Amino acid sequence: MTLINRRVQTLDEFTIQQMRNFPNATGELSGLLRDIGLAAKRVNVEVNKAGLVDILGDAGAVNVQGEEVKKLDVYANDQFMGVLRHGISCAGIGSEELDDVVIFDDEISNNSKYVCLFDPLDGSANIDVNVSIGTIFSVFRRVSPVGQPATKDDFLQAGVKQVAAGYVIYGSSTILVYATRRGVNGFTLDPSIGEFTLSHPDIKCPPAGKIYSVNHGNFFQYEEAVKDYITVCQKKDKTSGGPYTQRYIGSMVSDVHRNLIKGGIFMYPAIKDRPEGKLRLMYECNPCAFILEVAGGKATDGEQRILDKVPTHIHERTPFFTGSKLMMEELESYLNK
Ligand code: P6P
Repeated sequence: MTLINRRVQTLDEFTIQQMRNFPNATGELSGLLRDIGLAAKRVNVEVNKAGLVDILGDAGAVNVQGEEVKKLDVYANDQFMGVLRHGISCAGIGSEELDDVVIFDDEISNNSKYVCLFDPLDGSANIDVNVSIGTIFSVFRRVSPVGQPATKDDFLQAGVKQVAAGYVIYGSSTILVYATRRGVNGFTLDPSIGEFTLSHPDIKCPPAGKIYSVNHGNFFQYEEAVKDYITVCQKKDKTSGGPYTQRYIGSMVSDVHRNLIKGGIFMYPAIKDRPEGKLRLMYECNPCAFILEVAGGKATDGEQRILDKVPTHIHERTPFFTGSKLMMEELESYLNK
């Protein structure tokens, strides 16, 4: 008799089980996360063969960020927008690849409780050189009346209002990590069954670590306090909780994920050419900040908690520091001097 391995829990089974903990849950959030998992599987197929087909290279278009859009960015954006538009759980989306939010405005979507923001393929400059890339997503409950089309205000909420957030990393394996207020869980794609399966239950960020992630090429453009902290990281030894190692992939999801699991700190500070920073608040920093805080870490813009920032437009940038609680507190002791 074949024993069914019930230890392996798929993303779908997990989200349904989570629903059981909320008797009055409608299942919409579970449905939304399943839709995101489906789109991620489709993107994963294309990312995995990107080197083989003419899906590499620039699509010729330039996105709202002024960056050349690679075909895989466009494909990923279309996949996530497509599953959510045709699902029953999302009233509209914002995306790094779209100039403005897209309100789905059909009867079913207008009756959905949530809106989503995406970076469909973060780190896309790494596509052509086989470095891991990822999708980042953020989920808000609408503030506009359900039954009517979503509005811009549904998207421009402080990160503390997120009901869920997560990322997918298309790397040595494909992992989907998402957080709700109840915890952070990671699901690794099992190609043999084509399902995301629970591989990292209840992720907690170690309170301290020995990894610092920053682009040293910008060192002399950072403010003095940041330079002082980086220098302290370089001088750590066994007597001061080190030695530290510097790890920087240039794909935020991968750097943040490694530091979430192993402990560490990721920094993308403001620089003279970019006083507002490079990373996007709504669909890069807010989701990662939500995940890190639920897992016991911290995330700031150098002055305030990321999740407290009230956005003014969906593509706004912010300086970003996130990671292990004790490392963040040491950084803040320099920033607050
Ligand atoms: P830099 C990728 O383009 C990205 O948006 C993040 O994923 C990454 O952390 C950052 O930019 C890298 O930027 O300026 O260090 O190359």
